[in-house]
Amino acid sequence: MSKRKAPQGDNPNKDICDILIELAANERNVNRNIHKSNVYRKAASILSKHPTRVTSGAEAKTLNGIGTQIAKKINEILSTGKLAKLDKIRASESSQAIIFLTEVSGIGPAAARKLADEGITTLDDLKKNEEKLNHHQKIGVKHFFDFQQRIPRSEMVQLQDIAFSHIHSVDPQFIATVCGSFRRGAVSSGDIDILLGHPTYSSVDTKKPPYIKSIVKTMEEAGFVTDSLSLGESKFMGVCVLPPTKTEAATDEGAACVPPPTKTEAATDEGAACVLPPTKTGEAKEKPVHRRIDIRLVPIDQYFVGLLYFTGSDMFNKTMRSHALDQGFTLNEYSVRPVGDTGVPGEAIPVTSEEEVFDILNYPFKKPEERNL
Ligand code: 8GT
Ligand code: MN
Ligand code: MN
Repeated sequence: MSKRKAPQGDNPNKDICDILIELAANERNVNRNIHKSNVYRKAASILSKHPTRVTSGAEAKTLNGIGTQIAKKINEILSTGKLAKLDKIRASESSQAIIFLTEVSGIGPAAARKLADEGITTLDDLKKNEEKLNHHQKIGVKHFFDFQQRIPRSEMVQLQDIAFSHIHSVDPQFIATVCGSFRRGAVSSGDIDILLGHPTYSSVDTKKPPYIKSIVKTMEEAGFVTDSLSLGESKFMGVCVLPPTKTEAATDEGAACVPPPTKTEAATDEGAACVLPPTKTGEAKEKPVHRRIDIRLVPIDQYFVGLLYFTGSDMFNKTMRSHALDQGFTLNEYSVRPVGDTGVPGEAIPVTSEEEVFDILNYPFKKPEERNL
C-alpha cells in the first residue's frame, strides 16, 4: 500500500480530523496497535464527512463510529485548541523517528523501531547504513522524495495508457483495470494499482501462468519499470516512470532535483513535480518522478471480487466485509461465500460483475466514487 492518504476537500472539522489521523499513525507505527489505529481512522473518516463544525464531544458522539474516548478528546481540542496527548507524542524523539522511518517504503513499524533503537533516525543515517536495509527498503530510500509526492490524475491517465499498451503488447486478451484511489475518482493517487485477468486463466487451473513476469520484463525493457520491489506469480510491486520529454533528455543528467518542502499528511492535493534548476536556455524543466506501481493477477472467475477488493478504500472494504458477515456471508479478496449454521463457509458464489456482489450481500450498490470511506 502507499503510505500517504488522500486529503479531504472542504471539511469544517479538518483540524480535529488531522489530529485523529496523527493519533492513528502513532498507534499503528509506534504502539503497533492496529485496532486502536483503525478506531481513530474510522472516527476521522466519519467526521470528515460531517457537513458542519461540531460544537462538542457529545455532539460528535451521536455520529456512528465516535465513542466516549474520542468525544473527550474532541472536547479538549474544542476548548484548548490542542490535545496534550498529541503534544507529548510530538515531543518524543523516538516516536518521531519511528513515524519518519515508517514513511520510507518497505520500512514497517517493527523495522522502524529496530532502526531507531540503533540510533538510525534520519534519511542520511539510512543512506549511511544501507547494509542494514533489505532491497525494498533501499529502493524506498533511493526514491524517498519521489514516493512522498502524490500522482496527479492527469499523470495517472498517462501511466495507465503506457502500462496498458505494454500489457496488451504481451497479449491483447488481457483484461486490466486501474483500481485503488484512481478508480474511486481521486484527483491524485499514492500509487498505480493494476488488476489483471486473462480469459483463459481461472481458479481451476492448478498452475499459475507466467503473465506477470512477461509483462514486467516488457515494461523493464521499455524503461517504464525501473525497479522491482517484489515479483511473484500473482503480484508485482515495483517502480515506474514516464518517459523523459525530448528537451529533458537533452539536458544535463547530473542536475540535482530540488525536493519540495515536506508536507503534512493532508496539506495539499496535487503531486508537485520535482523541479530542476533552469537550464542554459533559462527554462525550468520538469524531471519525471518515479512512481510506485502494483500489478495483481487474479483468476478470471475471481476478477470482480478482486476488483471490489483492490478498488477499496480499505475502510470501505472493512465495512462491506462486516456487513457481509451480518448477512451470513464471508467476503474476501477471492470470493463471496455463504456461511452455514455451523460457521463453515460454503462454495464461492459465481459472480460476473461488482453489482452482483452487492446484490448477493443485499447492500445498495456504491459506485467506486462513493467508496471513499
Ligand atoms: P493511494 O492513493 O494512497 O494509493 O490509496 P489507495 O489506492 O486506496 O490505497 P492502496 O494502498 O494503493 O490500496 C488499494 C487497495 O488495495 C486497498 O483498498 C486494499 O483493498 C488493497 N490492498 C492490497 N494490498 C494491501 C496492503 O498491503 N495494505 C492495504 N492497506 N491495502 C491493500 O492489495
Ligand atoms: Mn497500492
Ligand atoms: Mn493506490
